[in-house]
Amino acid sequence: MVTFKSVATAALAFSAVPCSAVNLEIKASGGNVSFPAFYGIMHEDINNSGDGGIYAELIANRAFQGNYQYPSNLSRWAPVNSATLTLKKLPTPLSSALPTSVNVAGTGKIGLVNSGYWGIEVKEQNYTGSFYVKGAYNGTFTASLQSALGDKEVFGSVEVASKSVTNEWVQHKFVLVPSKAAKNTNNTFSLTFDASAAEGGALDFNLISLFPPTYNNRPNGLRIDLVEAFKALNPKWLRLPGGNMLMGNKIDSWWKWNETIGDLKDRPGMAGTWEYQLTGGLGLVEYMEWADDLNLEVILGVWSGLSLDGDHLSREDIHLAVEHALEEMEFLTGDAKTTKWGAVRASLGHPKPWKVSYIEIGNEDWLAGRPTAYDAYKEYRLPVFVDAFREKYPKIPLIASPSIFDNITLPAGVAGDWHPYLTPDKLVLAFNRFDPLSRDNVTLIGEAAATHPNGGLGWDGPLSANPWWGGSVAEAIFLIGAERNSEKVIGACYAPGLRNLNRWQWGMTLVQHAADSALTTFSTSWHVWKLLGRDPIKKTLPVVGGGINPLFYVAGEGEKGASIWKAAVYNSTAPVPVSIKFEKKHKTATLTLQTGPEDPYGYNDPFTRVNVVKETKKDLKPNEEGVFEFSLPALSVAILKAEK
Ligand SMILES: *[C@@H]1O[C@H](CO)[C@@H](O)[C@H](O)[C@H]1NC(C)=O
Ligand SMILES: *[C@@H]1O[C@H](CO)[C@@H](O)[C@H](O)[C@H]1NC(C)=O
Ligand SMILES: *[C@@H]1O[C@H](CO)[C@@H](O)[C@H](O)[C@H]1NC(C)=O
Ligand SMILES: *[C@@H]1O[C@H](CO)[C@@H](O)[C@H](O)[C@H]1NC(C)=O
Ligand SMILES: *[C@@H]1O[C@H](CO)[C@@H](O)[C@H](O)[C@H]1NC(C)=O
Ligand SMILES: *[C@@H]1O[C@H](CO)[C@@H](O)[C@H](O)[C@H]1NC(C)=O
Ligand SMILES: *[C@@H]1O[C@H](CO)[C@@H](O)[C@H](O)[C@H]1NC(C)=O
Ligand SMILES: *[C@@H]1O[C@H](CO)[C@@H](O)[C@H](O)[C@H]1NC(C)=O
Ligand SMILES: *[C@@H]1O[C@H](CO)[C@@H](O)[C@H](O)[C@H]1NC(C)=O
Ligand SMILES: CC(=O)N[C@H]1CO[C@H](CO)[C@@H](O)[C@@H]1O
Repeated sequence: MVTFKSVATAALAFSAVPCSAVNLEIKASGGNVSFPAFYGIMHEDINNSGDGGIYAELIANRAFQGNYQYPSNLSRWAPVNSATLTLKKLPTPLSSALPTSVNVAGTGKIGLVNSGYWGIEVKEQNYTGSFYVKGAYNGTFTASLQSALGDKEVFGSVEVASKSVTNEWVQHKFVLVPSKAAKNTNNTFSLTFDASAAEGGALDFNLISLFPPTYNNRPNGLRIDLVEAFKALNPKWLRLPGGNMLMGNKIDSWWKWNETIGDLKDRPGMAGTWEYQLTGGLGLVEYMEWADDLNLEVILGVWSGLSLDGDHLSREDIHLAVEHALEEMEFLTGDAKTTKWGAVRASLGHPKPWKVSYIEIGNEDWLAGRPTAYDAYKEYRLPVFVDAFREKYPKIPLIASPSIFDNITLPAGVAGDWHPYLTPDKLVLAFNRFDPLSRDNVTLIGEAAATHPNGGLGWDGPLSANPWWGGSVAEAIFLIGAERNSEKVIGACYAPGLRNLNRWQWGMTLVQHAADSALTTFSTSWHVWKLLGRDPIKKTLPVVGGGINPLFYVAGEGEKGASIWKAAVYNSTAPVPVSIKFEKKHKTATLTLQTGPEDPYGYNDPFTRVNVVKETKKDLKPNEEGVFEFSLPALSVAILKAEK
């Protein structure tokens, strides 16, 4: 079997390409107005990047949720002392959404302990907890955080007076403040009680939750370091709620937005599309609050009646999906007083309607169940949505989930979405992909990444285990090509964004994380996308002279009249000398340059924490002819910004 490394090294043994100087003149006007928000983010709960990822809940399997595919179980839970834990579907469940609870029975001090999402980070900070109990109990509960190792050192605990009674579920809340931080994340959370003071020596528990401080202090909120990892990219939009997760595995298990809102006890969760049960805790409102907190425009993906197994709604039934989506729009944007769903939103603490910038109809509808399901998309699934939204929300731009590169003629005025997951060479070859399109062919790059090595085995070959420097530079070139066409490319986004180091296979993610926030790692692609996203281009500018390849570039006007030139060098062994003259006579410019490791397959390893991306900044002065001169090394990414 060919290993990734051997394929990789062979393919990257570039022959030396001689480099002549590239002389460019950047015009002061004459370009095209760009879409206003180019770089964005998307998120879906892929292998614990939501639950166990950006969603800050620390208790795994907190409500024993399950479904046809993943039956409820006691995973992540263990008994304390003589306790016996039994899952039960009681005649009086906590709610119809959470029908399964755990019965804890025994003698003396007993309880249950949770191992979190592969551990729990314990710091000296407030942990906000809650749990539901059923059964009469005169006593106190003890909630604590302790080590799972050796002497089981307790870092903090709190006594919670019981309000528990027979035949009724009563919620208990607490704040747990550890007096000491733990050295590692091999910790557990436990909840114990005195069985001798409980009726029949047993109690029923459900929805046991514990949150560390969250971003913007939002209840049921997001993990601070991971939101900040996205914020640093200077994103302008959020595509939600993900891709495959929106579709679901089977025709009746899609991401029903209406089952992700309101009290956590009313959220059943769903069968995730990445092999585990989702809690529904990171729901529609949480996504919108995330967008609010980072000031992001929203690209709302609505379910288009297709599931990953290829099953899809018939012509007769497609209206059900359309109505679901229209109600979702009403929930997000409807008036709080005069619309049914707007009033529900207001009741959840958001009286002011949200803004939705785009509606995307489905996710990758060209893929699952093709050709039948795709034909159905072309014939009726897409048209019915387009008609319904045009009628009810005529001002909102629509995006179809396939792009014009996916063998479809899109209805006039409807944009497409292209998801290039390619080898570096193919990304570089796609530099010109948007050039021939007319302005009627508007496209979103809703997901993109260099995923496979050059010369590898194609899509079915090995994925790289991490974003690597050569792949990240190729992404930069592809993005520069897209930015040259930013009057017809809505924007671009890397996907997936997050990967939990304890549960993954798809290694190509911007940021890697674990319970231990010290393991949060920014990939080479994170650095490159951050650089490109730093200086948004409002308008492209014509560039005279100079060929493309091995130097690829785009010029544009940025904020406050700044001139911006973004560039990357790919297939070159020698540095490329560049001279740039601005028609708008700038007196000074700053060159920010990123270079990588000698081995183009170098990557940022979460376990060594070595960042292989080097970034330097230099102020340049023009020569007497007004020309800025510098050179860019092979496999580098750069931005030249001139403000004065
Ligand atoms: C932490 O919790 C205590 C109550 O236990 C509260 O007084 C304090 O304000 C909280 N601190 C923060 C930062 O929320
Ligand atoms: C602590 O947990 C990490 C993973 O979360 C694991 O790699 C490590 O071996 C654990 N340490 C001990 C001493 O068990
Ligand atoms: C709790 O205390 C009340 C009042 O003292 C008593 O009636 C009840 O039997 C006690 N219940 C249990 C489970 O001990
Ligand atoms: C419990 O269910 C999850 C799916 O949500 C599954 O991944 C896990 O293996 C199950 N654990 C046990 C112990 O059966
Ligand atoms: C959510 O919406 C779907 C489809 O519109 C519907 O089938 C389902 O019953 C709703 N869920 C709840 C809890 O109302
Ligand atoms: C393109 O789509 C049409 C139907 O819209 C289909 O007949 C044709 O086979 C497709 N071509 C390819 C290459 O998939
Ligand atoms: C880069 O150079 C290699 C080796 O000469 C060549 O095979 C490959 O096609 C080039 N890639 C691009 C995108 O030009
Ligand atoms: C998710 O994790 C499971 C278990 O580690 C693995 O089998 C699966 O392939 C992963 N999927 C992705 C998309 O990473
Ligand atoms: C602006 O758009 C026109 C027409 O699509 C194109 O010919 C021209 O090259 C574009 N200008 C720039 C600076 O990209
Ligand atoms: C490549 C491509 O699909 N181009 C299309 C752009 O949009 C016009 C209609 O406005 C189509 O005619 C083209 O085929």
